[in-house]
Amino acid sequence: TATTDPSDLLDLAGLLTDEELALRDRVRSFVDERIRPNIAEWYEGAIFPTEIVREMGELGLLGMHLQGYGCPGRSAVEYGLAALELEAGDSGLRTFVSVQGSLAMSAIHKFGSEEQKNRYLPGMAKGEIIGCFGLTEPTAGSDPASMATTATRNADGSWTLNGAKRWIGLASIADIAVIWAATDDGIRGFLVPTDTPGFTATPIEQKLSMRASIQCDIDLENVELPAEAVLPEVTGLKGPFSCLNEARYGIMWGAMGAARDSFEVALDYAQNRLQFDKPLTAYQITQEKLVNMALEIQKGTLLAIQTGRLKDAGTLEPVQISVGKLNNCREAIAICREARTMLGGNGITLEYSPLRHANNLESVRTYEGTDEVHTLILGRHITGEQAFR
Ligand code: TGC
Repeated sequence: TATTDPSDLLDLAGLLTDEELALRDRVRSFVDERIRPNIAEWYEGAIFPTEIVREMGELGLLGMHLQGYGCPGRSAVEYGLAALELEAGDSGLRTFVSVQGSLAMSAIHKFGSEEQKNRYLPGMAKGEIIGCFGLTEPTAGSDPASMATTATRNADGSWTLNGAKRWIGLASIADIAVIWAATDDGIRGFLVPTDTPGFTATPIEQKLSMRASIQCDIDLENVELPAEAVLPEVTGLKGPFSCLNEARYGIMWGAMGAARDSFEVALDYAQNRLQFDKPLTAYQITQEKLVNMALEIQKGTLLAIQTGRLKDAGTLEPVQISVGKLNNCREAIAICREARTMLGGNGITLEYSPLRHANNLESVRTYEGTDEVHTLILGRHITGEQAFR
């Protein structure tokens, strides 16, 4: 029963519908079968398993909360539950789903023409077309308004893009890139087939985090695009920021998955590890660690469910997403690190997940708005004072 589940002390599962629970269980089984047995090898070898992309499409995980155009059309809560279960496997695999669905597909879904939506979204939902989302630049991370990439409109209506992007998930395996660039009218989004001359994506190597995932540098050198490559329905930073809202929302759920997995691994280990003739769980310090973890997992999951209900009701404000993104990343990384302490020296190997999760969460707390950016977004909301500029 729920009261005997240490990962769900308050029976938060009782807040979910049967349909939501069924979806959660399907994704959990997929993670158990396809991710858990392989993740240590993928992580150590810095391998993103491309064969899993179509499997995720078949499971309805790509663009899963988007309606129409061959997308699964699931609720925000279901999308969140899927993110949580995937990230219990590995943040890198959840990131793939976020980049494909929340960023690339959602940019096309929100701001594309009918022709663009029909051309790309059905194939992206199936995992036949991979997308990426280029906003961040080598010198523009937290402050995308300062981007240096430009799109110049030519006399015949075509566009020429020049510039560079950095930390772009999946770019080297993507078929289509959503590139945000400064134009004379403001920031616009462009759909760039990655085989366009002048487009180069190079994976960033020697990462200590997100090793089962790909992040790239992109170079754009006189990339020529037809007039219809622009996303017609938005001008200005609210375009990419609206997509970031979707990804940040998924992250708040996902982070709790990494935390839950670390908690469960640490609990199991501590129950079975005898020192001084008794299990680690018989020590008060171990119990305090486990209790603190369990409380934060409960709070963070409750926060995610409430945020999801607001999103499904259509009333969610971006500032409310910052609450969950900031809190849940911050608490999750603390939980994973604490879990590692309970594993002793064994915790520094890939045999156990907590340090892998903690390393991944270094990226998760940094991308889609750092802890500092979300603190300042909330600080502005609470005080009315803008502290960015
Ligand atoms: P600000 O003046 O506040 O806003 C500019 C315009 O944007 C609108 N806006 C939003 N719209 C929708 N949702 C939001 N969350 C929005 N936030 C702002 C705003 O209303 C305004 O619209 P308009 O019509 O008046 O022009 O802009 P600012 O430059 O002062 O913003 C400050 C700040 C710090 C909040 C913002 O720059 C920010 O959020 N920075 C963090 C950037 C970030 O999260 N970057 C991550 C990029 S992710 C990526 O590139 C790929 S990572 C995944 C991967 O590929 O693996």
